[in-house]
Amino acid sequence: MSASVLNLTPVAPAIGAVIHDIDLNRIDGETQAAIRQALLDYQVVFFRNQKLPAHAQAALARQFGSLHIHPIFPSVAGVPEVIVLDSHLLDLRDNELWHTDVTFSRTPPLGCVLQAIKIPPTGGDTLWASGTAAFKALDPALQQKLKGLTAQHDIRLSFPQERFARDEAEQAKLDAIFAKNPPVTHPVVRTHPETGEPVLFVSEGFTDRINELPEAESRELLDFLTRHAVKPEFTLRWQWQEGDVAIWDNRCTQHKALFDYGDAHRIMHRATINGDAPYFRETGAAA
Ligand SMILES: O=C(O)CCC(=O)C(=O)O
Ligand SMILES: [Fe+2]
Repeated sequence: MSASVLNLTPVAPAIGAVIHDIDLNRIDGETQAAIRQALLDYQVVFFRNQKLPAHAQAALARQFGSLHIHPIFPSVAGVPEVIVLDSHLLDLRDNELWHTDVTFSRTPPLGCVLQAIKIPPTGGDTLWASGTAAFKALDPALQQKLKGLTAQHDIRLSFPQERFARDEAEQAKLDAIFAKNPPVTHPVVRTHPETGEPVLFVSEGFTDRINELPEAESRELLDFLTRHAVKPEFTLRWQWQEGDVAIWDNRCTQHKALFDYGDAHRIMHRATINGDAPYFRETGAAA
């Protein structure tokens, strides 16, 4: 089913659409297929006025694949697949780094379903950037060079011990998590497994170094690429209302949650859909 049957409004030229007139508590197979197509077309889709109980949010996410349990973030009681990002309970500053979720894993998530539970009176917007738009805009010679490169992604970059280990017990827990999640290698350009499109797949949040280059050159290229990837023309900025749900394709996007609301209270619930190991294939043919 094509996404055109949905009542949908694009958010920004490169990325994002709002899908209207849908109650995510009850969607049939046809609507689900249309949402899936919209996700491929727009990379992030938004739904207003939802208010999904945690088990319903998990059930919705499960329609896209099996669900991921996060090694660090806490979850809703009885629903381990739905993590709780509560500004009064967690130090959320690191979500301000532009990142693609969980790329410290060999098989980073396919996507996520994020719901706004409590939103500050002002601030707390989230930005998304399109990795396909960013790749397309690069100089062809650089595109070619990047296709041969791989990069290391490291959990430590976004979960620094000064914020996630405040005492010895937390430190021991964090050390065990780090030991279980050593740095992994991903292609710098990945082929989207469904669209076949090349995606720039590095982010400030988790990408540590480019394996094939000397340290200084790696740093310079990564700094350039992570800045390029989030130029305003590849991004959108979403101003949340409580009950909003966002679903994003985590294979071709990165995002950043602004932490500009001081002590105000902001709570988000996220269900994370398991994905596959990224790869690059020159033909761009879907797997
Ligand atoms: O709080 C947000 O808006 C997004 C946080 C984040 O990075 C995520 O849920 O993956
Ligand atoms: Fe995230």
